[in-house]
Amino acid sequence: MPTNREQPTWVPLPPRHQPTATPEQAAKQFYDVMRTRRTVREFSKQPVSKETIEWCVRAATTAPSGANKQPWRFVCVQDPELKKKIRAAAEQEEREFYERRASDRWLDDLSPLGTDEHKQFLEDAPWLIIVFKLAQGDDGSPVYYNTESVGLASGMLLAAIHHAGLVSVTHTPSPMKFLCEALNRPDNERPFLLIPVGYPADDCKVPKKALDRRPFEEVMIIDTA
Ligand code: IYR
Repeated sequence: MPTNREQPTWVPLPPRHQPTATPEQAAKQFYDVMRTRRTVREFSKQPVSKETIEWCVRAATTAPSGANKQPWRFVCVQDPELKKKIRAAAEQEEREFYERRASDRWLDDLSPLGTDEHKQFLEDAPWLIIVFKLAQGDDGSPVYYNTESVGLASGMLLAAIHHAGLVSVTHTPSPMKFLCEALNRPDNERPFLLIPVGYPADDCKVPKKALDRRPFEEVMIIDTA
């Protein structure tokens, strides 16, 4: 039995957000904010400050993670040259996906969303946030539940972007390995999501299909003994 394990230091629960409304009202108000979030694929070139992106990423970094290892990195790209390079590489993979790799069933499922191999948004959006998942620590140390952890942080990032009045798309060019080279990431990092962030184009449209929600009774189950 090792004797050198770090023991916890206990501190009182720090002050936390206290809604002035009742829990019911506060929960409903948050729902009313979140229900207007939409995935957007047509971006305006209107700039977004670095400070805005920083606060959004800070919000993401408050997520819980396995053994608090925080197995994530958020690479933020504003440089037009680098965005152009990422777009070219992503579109090459996407062409392969739409022309060969995707099954007929998959293309059927994507059809009402109107996606294709053209990824103009990778150049139009003022920022690209590329979320990387650590497969191990920088020193080779283990991480735990890294996929769940980075998924949680990414969800919080999307909520923060929406809360700031901005829009995003969770883009997943597959395979995403080109992002490791393009962004010079170390061997222990795996690309997880590519998230363009900005304002919607003036004439922005979204696919009607994406507004569908399953009946709530189907997804929330109150179980009893
Ligand atoms: N990665 C492709 C295809 C795609 C796949 C799924 I699953 C989507 O929900 C949307 C698109 C693309 O980005 O076009």
